[in-house]
Amino acid sequence: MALKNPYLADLMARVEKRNAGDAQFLITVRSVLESIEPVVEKHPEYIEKGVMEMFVEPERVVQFRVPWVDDGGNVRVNRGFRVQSNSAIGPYKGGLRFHPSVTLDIVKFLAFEQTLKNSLTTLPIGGAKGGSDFDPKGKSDMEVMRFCQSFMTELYRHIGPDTDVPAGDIGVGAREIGYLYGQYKRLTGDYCGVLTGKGLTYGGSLARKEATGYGLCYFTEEMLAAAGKSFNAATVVISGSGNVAIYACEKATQLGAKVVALSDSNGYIHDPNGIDLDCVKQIKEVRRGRIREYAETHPSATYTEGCAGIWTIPCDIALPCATQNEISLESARTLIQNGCYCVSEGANMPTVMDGIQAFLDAGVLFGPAKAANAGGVATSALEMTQNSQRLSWTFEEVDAKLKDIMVGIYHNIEGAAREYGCEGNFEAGANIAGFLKVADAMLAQGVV
Ligand code: NDP
Ligand code: 2IT
Repeated sequence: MALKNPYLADLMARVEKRNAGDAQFLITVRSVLESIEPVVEKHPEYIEKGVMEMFVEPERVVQFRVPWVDDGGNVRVNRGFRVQSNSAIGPYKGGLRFHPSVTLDIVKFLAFEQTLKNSLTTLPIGGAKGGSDFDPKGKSDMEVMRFCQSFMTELYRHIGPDTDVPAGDIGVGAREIGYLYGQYKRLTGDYCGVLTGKGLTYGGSLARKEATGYGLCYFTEEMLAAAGKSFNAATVVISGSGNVAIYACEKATQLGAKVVALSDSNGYIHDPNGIDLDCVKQIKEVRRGRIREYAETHPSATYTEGCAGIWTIPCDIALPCATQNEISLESARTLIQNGCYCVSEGANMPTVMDGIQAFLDAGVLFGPAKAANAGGVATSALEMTQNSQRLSWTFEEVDAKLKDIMVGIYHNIEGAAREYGCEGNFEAGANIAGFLKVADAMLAQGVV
């Protein structure tokens, strides 16, 4: 789709020139600008006062060398990043990703998305993302620790409980957050809420581990209910088998669904009897193993090499919870042909743009990532609140707040889509609603 507004078309051309080669960032910016065209036409002040110019340029990009020593005594060097996209509505907030596919392009795209997502939570958090091309897979705990200490030895200069609060993402879970936190404390002497997703013994929040997956299901439940549907008795396919996938599986099952498939980057398991989640937790959370091991102890299940094939399994509801671009146009078409009526995104941007359009054209209920997976960062913000208060809430309190937030996000984006003439297009609704709050805060704060 081309941008019709001449100013936005020109802005996009300049963004393309300035970020040449950053394919994922450009796709994301274009898609957001397309969604917010009607907003900008209604609010010319966003153009006149320079809000749009500032919005598409990250406030700060930090790239650094991360040297560390492996168990064999060899020096290894990775690349670290922190992109602080926007601080109009609060301190920068967003996860750290450790995966070989991490580049500046990926971190910039995730930081840009995070700004809008964090706005949708209604909580006072700006947008950021960071990470490294380090691969924790196959590394010993001591290697992961040395890497995390080296990463934090640079990162600590750029973060703080009131400036920028990182958390986990792909490849960064409780173990990594612990090592990162320990090193921050050692370097600064401050015992503060500078990271979220912390362990429960040192300032973490109950329900943060579950929050993204649970939140995804709360959002999806509300979206389904408005269409007269529910998780009850639905067949669900979930990609990934990490933090988001596991707790999406747990909540969807609690809500009456039968989850029949999970995956990792090597392949997928299909268990028509319904996934035995205790076994998955043992494999993934305790042993750091591969999803194929599930089929070794479950005769009802089959394991297939290659992760994209998971979308050929017939289902009512698909919850992509692995990574970006994991649902191609072809996979989207297969899901539609097989009768899937709802796709809700636990991962960040798992569906390619053409795939999203195919879902919308086919009348599939589509929950976009920045709304559907906002429960993780929302609960991170609740962790920040608890840290500031120096107290901790019960699981039930946090879970109830999470559910309220996710239900609220659905109604906010549904209303925004309706108000701006794209009823039922929650992708556009999320971009519009997320943008409006950020743009108004930027307008109020001037050229900064
Ligand atoms: P984890 O590292 O816990 O799990 C990631 C899962 O996705 C693993 O099963 C992994 O398989 C799979 N995966 C990763 N990369 C690829 C790839 N290139 N192709 C196929 N599968 C892949 O991460 P999370 O569960 O935390 O994150 C999953 C998604 O959810 C990401 O998009 C993340 O940005 C998003 N997200 C996470 C939030 C959080 O709170 N953690 C909050 C909001 C969004 P393997 O083990 O083989 O690598
Ligand atoms: O993509 C995301 O929202 C996250 N990885 C969670 C970020 C956070 O700060 O909790």
